[in-house]
Formats: sequence, C-alpha cells, structure tokens
Amino acid sequence: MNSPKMAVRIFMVSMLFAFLLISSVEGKDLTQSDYEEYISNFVGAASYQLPEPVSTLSSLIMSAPNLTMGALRNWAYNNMLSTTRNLMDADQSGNKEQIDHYNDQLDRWQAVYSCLNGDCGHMQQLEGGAGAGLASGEQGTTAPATAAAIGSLVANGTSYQKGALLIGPISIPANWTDPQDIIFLDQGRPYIVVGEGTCSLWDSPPEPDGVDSCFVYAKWRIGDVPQVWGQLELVDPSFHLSDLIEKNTGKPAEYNPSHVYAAVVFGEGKMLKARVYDGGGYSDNYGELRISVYQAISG
Ligand SMILES: [Ca+2]
Repeated sequence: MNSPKMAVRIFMVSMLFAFLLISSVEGKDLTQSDYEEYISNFVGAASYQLPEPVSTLSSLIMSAPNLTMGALRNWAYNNMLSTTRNLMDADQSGNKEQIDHYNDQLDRWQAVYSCLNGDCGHMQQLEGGAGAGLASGEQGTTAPATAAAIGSLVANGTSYQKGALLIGPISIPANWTDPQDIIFLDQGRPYIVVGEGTCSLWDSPPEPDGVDSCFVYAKWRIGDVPQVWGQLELVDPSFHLSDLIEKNTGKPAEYNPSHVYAAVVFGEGKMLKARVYDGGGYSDNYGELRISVYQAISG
C-alpha cells in the first residue's frame, strides 16, 4: 500500500540527497561507478529496490526532475545491457535456472526503463504484485511515445498494437560506423521498432538534413520525389527498417513527412543493434536518427 504522504516524504528526502549529490558531481566526467553511487544514494532514501511488492520507486521516478531522470535512464540502460549479457551467457551454457533469473531481472530493468520514459504501467504492475496481468502479456497503458501515434501494424497476416515501451528513443548518431547495442530480443517474440528523426549524409549540403530512417528527401540530391534509401539499419535481425516495412505489408514503405516509421520485428534471441547506413562514408555525416522498441501485442 503506497501512501501518498509517504511518497511525498520519500520524494522530499530524495530531492535533498539529489541536490547534495548533484552539487558534488557537477562538472565531473561521470564514470559508471559515479552514476551507481549517485543513484544508489539517491534511491537509498526511498529504501531502494527493483520493483517488488511493495515499493514507491515508481512514484519517485514519476516525480523526479530531468537531471535525475537522465542519470536514472543511464543507470537503468547500463543495467539492462549487463543483464542482457548475463542472459546471453546463461543461454550459451543452457543453465535454465540462470536463464529464468536473468529473464526476470531483464523484465524488471525494462520496467524501470519504460517508467523512466513515461510509461510506468508495467512497473506498477510489478510493484503491485499483479502477477496474473503480467502472465497474459497484456498492458493496460500505452507509452506516450515521442513518435507520432502508430496505428496497428500487420506482419505475417497478424495485426499488432504497440504495448509498453521497452527502450528508447535511443540516439543513433549518423557518423557512427558501428552498429550500437539497443536491446535483447527474445527468440521468435514480436516487437515494434520505431525509427524517427532526420540526419544528413553529406558535408554542407544546400539544404539541412535530407534523409530519415527510410527515405532520402533532399531535393538537391533526388528531385521532388523522396526515394527509399533505408538509412536505419538493424542488425540481429538484420534488415533495413524500410525493407522490414515492405516485408510486413507486402508493399514498399510510404514516405512520411513527419519522418516516423514503424515495423514489426521478430526477435532472434540476440542483442538488436542499429546504425545509420551510409554507403558513401561516415566522416561527413551529422545529426542522428532515433530508435525505440515496444512490445507488440497481437489482436
Ligand atoms: Ca556520408
């Protein structure tokens, strides 16, 4: 039972801790252990625990200021990555107990990360111990995506709706050549991947940006009609987002002037990675695309 008074008291104490800690870390190039210390002190005031019945971490996160949210996101993201690595090791060794343990941990970290991105539904379910609701895979809430509202998507003849935000939006700088780790995708499970934003593949083009996750629309380069170039490239499963859209729907991706695209992807039991694809060299690129991954709920 979370009493609002208790949550407020914890929040106030946490803000004091946060203020002291921010004063002590400002101006430093933070290392992972700085973040961990910062966060553990911060949430220590709230008797920190991963969402287990019963805690008030979700109320704390929902009330926290941007600086703290940024630090918390970094912390949760790094823990998701390390848990994913542990899960992959456990998968390799075939130790079922460890696989279950790390799957459970990953689910909890993803709940924390989703909550930090504005969707605390899953975390509140965990904190409330609503096990039955979780088992069905149903989500009562849909994340307030930075991406525009995406209607239902069809893949393999099945219709999918966006469920909880699992991760994102993650920045994919256009001048990074190597695919960046995004999130571990369970084998055979459907997810919705959203690509958004615009970037440039050229040094000093006559117009800003010019490409998005799927299309080139730079008039100086291709004229008035945008063309599919497939800049957002996924690895494991390995598709350009534009190809995935075509595979889902059986027809080419359609240009979206707001530069938001979504597709259903099926996990391969591997870490999904992504980069901006540029066949012409990365050193002159600027800007970034952004990627988010949601649960995909069929029906
Ligand atoms: Ca380039």
